[in-house]
Amino acid sequence: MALLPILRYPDPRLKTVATPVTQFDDALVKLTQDMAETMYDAPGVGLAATQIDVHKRIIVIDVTDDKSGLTVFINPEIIDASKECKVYEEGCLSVPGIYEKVERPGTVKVRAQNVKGEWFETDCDELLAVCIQHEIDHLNGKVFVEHLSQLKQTRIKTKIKKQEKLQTA
Ligand code: GNR
Ligand code: NI
Repeated sequence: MALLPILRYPDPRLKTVATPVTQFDDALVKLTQDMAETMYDAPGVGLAATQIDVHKRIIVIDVTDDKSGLTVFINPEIIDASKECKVYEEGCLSVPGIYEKVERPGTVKVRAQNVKGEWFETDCDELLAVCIQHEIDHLNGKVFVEHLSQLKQTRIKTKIKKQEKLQTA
């Protein structure tokens, strides 16, 4: 098992669109285990492969308090989304210290493959619905702050630059 470094916004590599997984082998199992370990260590409720500079369509999520709900989503697709939207205050391991309200469909139906390549479908609501949409955005090269106004994005970039200066001073 290994902890993997997480890319920080506005790293341009976070804009990469991930490609589908085609090989369901031991290396994939190892990668998803390392992603889960990295997510729990952070700690976070989800992690997309994009965030660890691996541009394959792989997500790990666990929204439980006791690490009992680890789910691996390979090649995930949203096949249905509610018309009703909900606002949730989101954060991101790639944008530490920033929390902003984002509006998204409140419930989504997701189709994905597991590490063995078997397809499954799951209905997501509450935090899981927020998280899976947030993670699929990462696979498409999108960070949650890109849902905000240009003014807010500029302010966030300024705040991050100030934080970085303080850390390296
Ligand atoms: O740990 C995380 N918490 C979170 C809270 C609200 C909305 C989305 C998230 S996902 C985030 C982990 C992360 O950055 N995944 O990409
Ligand atoms: Ni994120």
